[in-house]
Amino acid sequence: MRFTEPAGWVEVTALNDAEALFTSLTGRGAEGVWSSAGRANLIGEHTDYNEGFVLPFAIQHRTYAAAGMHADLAIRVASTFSPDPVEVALAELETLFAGAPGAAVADGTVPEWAAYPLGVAWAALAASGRSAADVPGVDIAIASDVPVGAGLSSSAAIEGAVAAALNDLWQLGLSPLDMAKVGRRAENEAVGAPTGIMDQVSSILGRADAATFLDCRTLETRSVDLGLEREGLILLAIDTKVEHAHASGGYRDRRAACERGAAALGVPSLRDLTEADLDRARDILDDVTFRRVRHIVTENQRVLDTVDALASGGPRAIGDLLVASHASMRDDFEISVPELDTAVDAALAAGAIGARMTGGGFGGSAVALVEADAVDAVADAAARAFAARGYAAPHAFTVVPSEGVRRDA
Ligand code: GAF
Repeated sequence: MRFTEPAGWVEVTALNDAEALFTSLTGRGAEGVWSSAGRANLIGEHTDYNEGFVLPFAIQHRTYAAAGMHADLAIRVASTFSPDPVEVALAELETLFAGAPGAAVADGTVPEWAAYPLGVAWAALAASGRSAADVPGVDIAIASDVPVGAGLSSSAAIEGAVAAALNDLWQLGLSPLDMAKVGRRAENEAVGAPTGIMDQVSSILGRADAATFLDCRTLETRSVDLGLEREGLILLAIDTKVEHAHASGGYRDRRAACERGAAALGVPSLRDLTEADLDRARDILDDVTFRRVRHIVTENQRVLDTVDALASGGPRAIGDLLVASHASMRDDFEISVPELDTAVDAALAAGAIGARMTGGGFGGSAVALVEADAVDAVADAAARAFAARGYAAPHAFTVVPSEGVRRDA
């Protein structure tokens, strides 16, 4: 099948790249290499910061952190896409990130990419109750094969890999869920992107051939068997090549609309509403806020229905839920773009069981659930539909539900 990479090929390359970068920067070998996964979301979009339900899965594309300790009281981070190291004294981390969210990035003190690993170091120390004076300096070299800007959470993969490296090297004693919280805090406060916790949980806690059901209020998780291999099905990502960002713009607006809706309806969060509340919501809210609320309320129900359908009918039973989720994001939450709609429509017309955009929206990727022998037809249909509309060619590739964080070397 031409869209499946040879097993292990991609990840070994990025792992080696991280080790080689570490050695070229420090002149010594890394003490270890840790990695965490990118993610795609099967269903449950923008529900995480509304304390609702999500069902994402870790993918085979990973980010690697090669790391080692040293005697200087500083943290140095470098990555293959920005090889000049960024160095910060450990004692400075608190001053750097304890101010307004994203301030150190906004004023140019820290390059945006470096705020992810440095923010993780800051948040990990805080979560473990350790101070900068308690830990040795550390060098971290990062390499990744998670496509950047494709909506597959390259950022959570960096956070997970760096959190795991520091957790071991600094002996912080953080649990996987603690590390996910550390990643979210780095993203919210150091980077300044007002995201929820779905991506970090998925990146870190993922399991092979399973999705991670997460209740974003209680933070309880459960692995949900997808049975794709058994059923001869493939999840195909179609990267539209329209780049998205979550620190500003539409993502922030949608979050604000949800908070406005919850306040007007007198509930702590939209999680507290069901479809029975929607008539009242329509009476009280303006049309736009009502549609934002309706997306969250119906999407939460679709996540629960998807979990039930997987258990009772297997993966072929979830197609309609994926399609309804996309329609809700397109029409009510208004986070799709024409390229994502084109990818979804083309995939369905070519026989996909279900398809929807995945992630925060405004670009990035769609995912399609397809019979293994229809993968080429679906990918070709998307390519033809893009060409017919004059869009840049999309990139279609299989995404394999995979394990989350691990130590590789
Ligand atoms: C982005 C965010 F990072 C997640 O927290 C989540 O809100 C998602 O968009 C939308 O479901 O990936």
